[in-house]
Amino acid sequence: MRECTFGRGYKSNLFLSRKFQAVATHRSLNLNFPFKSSVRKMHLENNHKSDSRGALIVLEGLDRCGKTSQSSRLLSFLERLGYLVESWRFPDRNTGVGQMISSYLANESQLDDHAIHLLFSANRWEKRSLMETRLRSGTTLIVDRYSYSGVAFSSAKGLDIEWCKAPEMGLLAPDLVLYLDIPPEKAAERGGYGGERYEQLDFQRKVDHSYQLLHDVSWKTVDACLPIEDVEKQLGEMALDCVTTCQKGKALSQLWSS
Ligand code: NYM
Ligand code: MG
Repeated sequence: MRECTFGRGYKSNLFLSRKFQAVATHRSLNLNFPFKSSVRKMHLENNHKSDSRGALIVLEGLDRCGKTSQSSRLLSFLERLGYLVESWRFPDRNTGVGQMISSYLANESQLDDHAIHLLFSANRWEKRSLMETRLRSGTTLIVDRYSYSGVAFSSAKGLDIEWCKAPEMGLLAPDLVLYLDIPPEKAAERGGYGGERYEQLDFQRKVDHSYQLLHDVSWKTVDACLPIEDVEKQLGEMALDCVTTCQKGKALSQLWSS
């Protein structure tokens, strides 16, 4: 079902993904864009409607599924259309909490499984209000990993899934989760894993299983084994649909709060 036929484009995008570290990169509108001022005006006018806002779009998947390079392609696509877009990622390794996480992932420190889970969650909480401000100001956020990674990776270690979800409750719910689906074996073939914790086939199989338990209505699954341009096109269409819906007006909601 999930046969893989990815090609030569992947290696160069791996390079991109390494450069794309732990930052909320703000990329302003392209100055050469011919309709810049009219598009800007359109966004401002739309913002007068109370619920008009940017979209919260999350990319999820196993390590090496291509999320990071697809995030950057999606950013460029939406920017070319004149939308205000920012690229975010979790963990955000720039904060104090993020540095603790980074050293844990690099196997430079040891932490109890529960403790690291809570640090990943805290790393999202420390960005929550900024995230809301950006969305309300009309900026779409493309987020490389979010709470689903938190729950999938920690519950793959054997932690109770409901316990894992609890600290995520009340964070902003994504408008769209783009799940890049790849069999763990195929992901492992993609240039091999780096030295980070979790980058092992056996463990990724467990993460794959945990992710399957997390699908909800906001999820759209894309076959990450398709050629990179095909994945890009599918993600672009889905994201654009979501961005226009949020622009027309959609209330923000909270994650896993019943
Ligand atoms: N990870 C990421 C978690 O275990 N919990 C989380 O909440 C998040 C956001 O960190 N293997 C794991 C998944 C990855 C690792 O992320 C680093 P990346 O996107 O590979 O840099
Ligand atoms: Mg990784």
